[in-house]
Amino acid sequence: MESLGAVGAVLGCSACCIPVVALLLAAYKLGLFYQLFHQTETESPRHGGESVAEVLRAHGVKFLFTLVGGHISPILVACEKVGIRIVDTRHEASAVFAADAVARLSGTVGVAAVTAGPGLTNTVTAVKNAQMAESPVLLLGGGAATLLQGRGALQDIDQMSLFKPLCKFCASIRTVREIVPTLRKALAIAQSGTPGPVFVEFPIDTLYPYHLVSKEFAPKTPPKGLMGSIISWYLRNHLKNLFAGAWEARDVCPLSVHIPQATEDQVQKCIELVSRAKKPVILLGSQVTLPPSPSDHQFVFYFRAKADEKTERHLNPIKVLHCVDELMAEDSIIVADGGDFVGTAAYIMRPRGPLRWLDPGAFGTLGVGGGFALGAKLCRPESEVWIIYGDGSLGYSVAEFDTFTRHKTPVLALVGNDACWSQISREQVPILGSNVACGLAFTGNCFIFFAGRKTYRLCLCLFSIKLVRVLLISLLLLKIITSWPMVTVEKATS
Ligand SMILES: Cc1ncc(C[n+]2csc(CCOP(=O)(O)OP(=O)(O)O)c2C)c(N)n1
Ligand SMILES: [Mg+2]
Repeated sequence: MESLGAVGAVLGCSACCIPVVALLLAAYKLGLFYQLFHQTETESPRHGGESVAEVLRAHGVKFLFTLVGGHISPILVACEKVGIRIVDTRHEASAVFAADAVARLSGTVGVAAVTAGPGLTNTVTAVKNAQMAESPVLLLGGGAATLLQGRGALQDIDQMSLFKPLCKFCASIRTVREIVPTLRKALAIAQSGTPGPVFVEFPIDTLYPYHLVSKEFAPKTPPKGLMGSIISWYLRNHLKNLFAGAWEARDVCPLSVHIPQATEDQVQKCIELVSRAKKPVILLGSQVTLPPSPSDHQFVFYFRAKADEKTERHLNPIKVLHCVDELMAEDSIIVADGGDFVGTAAYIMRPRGPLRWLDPGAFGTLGVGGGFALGAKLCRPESEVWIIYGDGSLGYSVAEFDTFTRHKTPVLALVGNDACWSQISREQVPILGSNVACGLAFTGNCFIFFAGRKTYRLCLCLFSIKLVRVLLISLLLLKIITSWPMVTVEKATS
């Protein structure tokens, strides 16, 4: 009986404990404890975009790629103010591809910021590409206001579910004070272990100043009655908590990054394995070796012979690639975006050194050209940056030629115009007997975009194989030329 009494006492005690614990938890969730010790500065004109800018600057971020949207404007304006160069592209995928190229070439994190909803969904291919290429990219995304998420606001979708499978770390900012620690963590995780993309979502009310956000929280007709009072208190508290402690001084410096190193034991084990092997294979990291010299290359003679073959109507692509390879400066970076023409270029064109050949990597997506070239030219302004395109793949990022012009990042692009998605057609036709959806059109054009003397030299080179007539092109293109004198555009027809 006594023990039953003890059990009853314990149950009775836990029965009254449960509501107390629940209340404490609710108070914690509502930020009531935090607000006891931290002020909400309702008069401050500051906004969350400034916190983002401070962290990025402290991490040495030089470029932020974007396609603008009202959700993210405070980030862009604040970053520009602290000296980070804002580079606006014509498609969000290009912004992330550019950030990926910066990450690869600079050895730090590449950063892109895009607006909520469609801005973010447009980046999915590029983020997946960065994940598979193990490239540390920080994606900053806008979001619907904290209280409106999941309630049908404009551009509101479940963004976290979208990016969780693609990123090493995903976080949604819930209060302004979380911005600095969350971004520091995201930047460290992107670079630690196996590098990769990370995503931070910024609901719009975490980025704009208090005086603007508070207006959105004030209902036009205040709710009445007891329920009305509870709702009004909840809204007031949510707003206060959103900005509580927002502008307290915080450490913005980089957190330490964990880069795995082989232990001496592991190296020793490796030496033993290699020395015992009958046919040793050494697998080194990406781009750590120089390309083989031309004389070593088994395909060199084959391609030389092919280059001399006469073609009936159009240019011999192998000859063109040889010509361009000869013209290309020793510091060039080659961006590969296409199918067969680019595959052929991979045999013929000599990468000028480590990190001077950029292709999508294991994901094999078309469309990296414009973004990769933009990032590469910004990181290495002194280098020639060449995009080798297929005519199909060109279409994905041709709009970025506007970006190159506006941002004064001259790149050179060579398009293998075979009026076809050839890499697919080549197998579809013999296997399935149809060329459906594989055909493109010559449209009379093979555009070659060049900067400076190279145009003239390439034209001479192409004239010398007597397959090209260079024509002056339309007024529209002349307008591009006159708006930026560095660029000349030639039209080569067969
Ligand atoms: C985003 C994307 N869509 C489709 C493909 C499939 N694909 C691979 S190669 C290729 C053809 C590329 O055509 P083009 O750029 O004209 O190069 P070509 O093979 O004609 O030289 C296609 C459609 C892909 N890899 N990525
Ligand atoms: Mg093609």
